[in-house]
Amino acid sequence: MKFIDEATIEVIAGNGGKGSASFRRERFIERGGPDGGDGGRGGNVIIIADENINTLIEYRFIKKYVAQNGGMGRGSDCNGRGGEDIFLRVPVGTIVIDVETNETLTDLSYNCQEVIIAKGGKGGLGNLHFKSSTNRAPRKTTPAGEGEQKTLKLELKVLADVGLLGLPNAGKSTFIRSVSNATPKVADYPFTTLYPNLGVVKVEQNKSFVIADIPGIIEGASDGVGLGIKFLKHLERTKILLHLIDIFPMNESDDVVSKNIAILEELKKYNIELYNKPRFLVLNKVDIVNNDLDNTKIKKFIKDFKKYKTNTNFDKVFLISGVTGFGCKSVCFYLMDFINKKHESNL
Ligand SMILES: Nc1nc2c(ncn2[C@@H]2O[C@H](COP(=O)(O)OP(=O)(O)OP(=O)(O)O)[C@@H](O)[C@H]2O)c(=O)[nH]1
Ligand SMILES: [Mg+2]
Repeated sequence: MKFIDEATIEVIAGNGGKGSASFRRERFIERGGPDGGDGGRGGNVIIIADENINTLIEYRFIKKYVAQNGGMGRGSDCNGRGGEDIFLRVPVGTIVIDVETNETLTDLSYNCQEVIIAKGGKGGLGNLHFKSSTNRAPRKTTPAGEGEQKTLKLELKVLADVGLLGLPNAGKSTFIRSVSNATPKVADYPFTTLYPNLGVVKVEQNKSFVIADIPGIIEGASDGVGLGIKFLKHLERTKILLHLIDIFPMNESDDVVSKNIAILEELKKYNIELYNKPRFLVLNKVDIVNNDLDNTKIKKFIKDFKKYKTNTNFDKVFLISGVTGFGCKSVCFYLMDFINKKHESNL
């Protein structure tokens, strides 16, 4: 599933500095002549593609980017300093659209690609430039140029990095609501989610990933039971799967282990590559735990689950509550780390 991540920002390049209209004034030198330097150029706003950035989420927080103005020219033939450029780092694949004209300004397709997106104004010329045989004392300077100002829409087609797999009511939508900007419907009946939802998870500055919530899968899904398995295709391009499990189902007689083993069988039937992706267990609803018996239940669940060959990665089994947020952050940190490591090992 493609999902458009987007942000609208304002960029303002620096104005050029004014040129100076100055005359040399020194003792013993009469009519010293013009010596006004040029103004410096204004700073540019430059956009640069960075393969370490996954989403545009930073640009939803800070919306205005202003480059420095150029310095003014001064006497004694001193030119003003140039304004500093600013660099906006965006993911590879970002498209930049000028909101006013609806024109696509650039499409950043490779790492480190740089484009000046708003040009700084030229510095004005100082009067030194206008000295001639007929005018030895020009007061003329040229005006400084203004920096360009634009409202830009940044757009990125993203694929989910992490996919959520689970039975109906496991709490997938609750989890994605708790950790990302997505707001899928949550309810206490099965098959609440009818379409996939994607959300951006911001872990820290410049570290974010995309997570996909899909409808619940049940035994027989490959034969069309429930909503079927067609939604599994949305997980095909992900790097990791989280298998979310309601560890304390409302119906206590539910056999949580075998129901969840069954959906892994469905996954395997659907696509062996998807089944072979790194997959972790996330045991949800631990806020319900209120005695040692419950804790023993969790341990027993893990022990029983491990008896089956399911290709689950047991390096880490997460205990969370999507409702209270307990444990959710550490899942996200772990996922971010995992995605980055995977990215490095692919380089
Ligand atoms: N106590 C408790 N209840 C939870 C937790 N997470 C989800 N629930 C409840 O479980 C029910 C199902 O949650 P959803 O997030 O809709 O589950 P889902 O996996 O998206 O379900 P489908 O979309 O139907 O597949 C809701 O009533 C939630 O309030 C949790 O951490 N603790
Ligand atoms: Mg749901």
